[in-house]
Amino acid sequence: MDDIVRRFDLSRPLEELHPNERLKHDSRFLRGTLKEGLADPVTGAVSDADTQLTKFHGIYQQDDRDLRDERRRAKLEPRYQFMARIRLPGGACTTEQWLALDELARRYANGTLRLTTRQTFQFHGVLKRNLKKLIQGINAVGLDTVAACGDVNRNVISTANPLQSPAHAEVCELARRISEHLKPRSTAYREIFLDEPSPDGGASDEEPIYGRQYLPRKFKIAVTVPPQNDVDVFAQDLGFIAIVEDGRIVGYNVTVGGGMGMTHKVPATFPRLADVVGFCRPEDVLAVAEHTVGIQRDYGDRKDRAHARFKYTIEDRGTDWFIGELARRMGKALEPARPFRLDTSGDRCGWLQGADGRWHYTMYIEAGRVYDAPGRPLMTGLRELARVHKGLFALTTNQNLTIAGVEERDRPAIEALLREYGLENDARASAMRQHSIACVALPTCGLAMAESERYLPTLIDRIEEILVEAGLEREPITIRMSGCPNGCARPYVAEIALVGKAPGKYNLYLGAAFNGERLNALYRENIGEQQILDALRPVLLAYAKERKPGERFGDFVIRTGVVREMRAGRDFQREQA
Ligand code: SRM
Ligand code: SF4
Repeated sequence: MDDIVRRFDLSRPLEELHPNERLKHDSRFLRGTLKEGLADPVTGAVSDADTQLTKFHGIYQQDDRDLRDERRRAKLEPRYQFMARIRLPGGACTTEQWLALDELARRYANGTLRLTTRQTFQFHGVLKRNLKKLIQGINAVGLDTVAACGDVNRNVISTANPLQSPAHAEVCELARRISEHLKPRSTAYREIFLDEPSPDGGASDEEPIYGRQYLPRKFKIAVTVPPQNDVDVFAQDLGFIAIVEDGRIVGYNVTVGGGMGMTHKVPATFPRLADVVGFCRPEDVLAVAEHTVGIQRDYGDRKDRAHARFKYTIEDRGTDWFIGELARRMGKALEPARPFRLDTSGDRCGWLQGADGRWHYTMYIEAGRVYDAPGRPLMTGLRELARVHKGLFALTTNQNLTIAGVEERDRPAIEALLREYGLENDARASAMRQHSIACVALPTCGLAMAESERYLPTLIDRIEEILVEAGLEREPITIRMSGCPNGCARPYVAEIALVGKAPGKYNLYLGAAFNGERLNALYRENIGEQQILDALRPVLLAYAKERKPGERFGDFVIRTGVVREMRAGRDFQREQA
């Protein structure tokens, strides 16, 4: 622990804080009664308190919502199951790791792999009796699930594909270093899931960065290499934008206070874009990350979890306060931010040649789900590819996958497999589809108000009819769907966004910037499929006809007054209050 006097929530009696604060404090560094709960064969669940602690170990207790009513009628407990999320900073794995995860998914989970918007894997449908075996299998290939969820620093994301250029390799390695540096030190994970003995039950554990109560809320970090903004750096609590000069990263612009989550009709909650607060040298990145986390640990709201994200600390206290506080803790100030330019928050699908001549194939993965569909055995095909590919599998923050580092001579074999399993990007798919993201939502997400992953692809089928009519099939337009306002698909930085309100009903937002530098604005509220199509059709047709050369859809709807430009998160919420 540092010597900073805690004048804020951390110094208050636990009774005055959110109940989760006591829970964390008393958990013996994230142990709770998890060991006993996992061994209890009577129920498929763990205790309520332990469901909070599993998150810090990368695990969520869920139930299959499709089966809720049926099981309630049959007087059975919900179909409890677990979701496990891997910590994979920078998003790349080896083909051996891919093969192992593929097998674990088929053996212990629901036979699918989920690629997430934070560049990692989730397993769904894991029964309690299989959970430890799954976690042990993940650890056996050098991966883990530590801190993938919970009130800690989450998976650190970076511009995808470390094999694309030396700068990409450097940011991927930096993501790994930040993740290691901020990883909880508690030995509970190894004791509970890997059966490693702990001599004193955690009594000698320490959390030098977090302390006993960890953070007030989750914390997210991204590193990006301009002109790519695939990581949506402005949606992150803390971001690093690489400044590349003569092919070398000379340092990073630092961004703070971004975040997406909000609650419908609660104006005190809002998405917020991060502010650029300065520039730091590569050797200072870890200190900036550690002290920023420390500032949030000490000043974040520990009473109201809806106001506990770092974005509210920044919004309430201002960036000047943050810059001063960071300088005080670091013993030096950030330098002035350097110029940078971001082009896109999407992925470029298809083949791309890297700086060293090797090839990379980015596959659009529909809604991020890897599974065998009739006529498109994606999971089997990727398994076969992993058996022959000599490079890496790189996950993107747009839920896509890059077969990274293919030598010129190996390309025909990879192409043959892509063809054999029907995995080539569908040439008939619109550019909009390739720029789409859908969060998981139903049936596993306990917070979903509407469908997302299972619905967006078919909605896009219908939107594509309009795109064809307008001649916009090849126009990249970002579209994202979230099953609730928490915003796991980062919808508020998409040119078109649909955010779930109720089954079959969505709020429609328009007008974010294609490169993620502007929020969108509410356009229509609580509408179903036909109304969504009716609302989008005239705007897309007008865009096709009246846009200026090179003008993006999001910029067009702002210029022509379809929606008002949102300058700050608070405007955004006021608009819908
Ligand atoms: Fe998320 C909660 C899925 C990225 C904001 N998110 C959840 C939970 C765990 C639901 C829950 O709390 O019970 C979802 C699990 C669903 C399931 O069945 O798998 C869930 N979030 C996801 C994933 C899997 C969406 C996806 O389809 O890819 C993403 C996993 C990321 C990862 O690998 O770590 C995911 N979530 C995000 C992002 C995007 C990002 O991080 O860049 C956001 C918006 C950015 C942000 O944090 O502000 C996001 N998730 C939330 C929130 C709202 C937080 C807030 O500040 O209000 C919640 C709810 C909460 O924390 O209370 C949430
Ligand atoms: Fe669940 Fe909402 Fe996140 Fe979608 S946005 S995964 S519905 S919490």
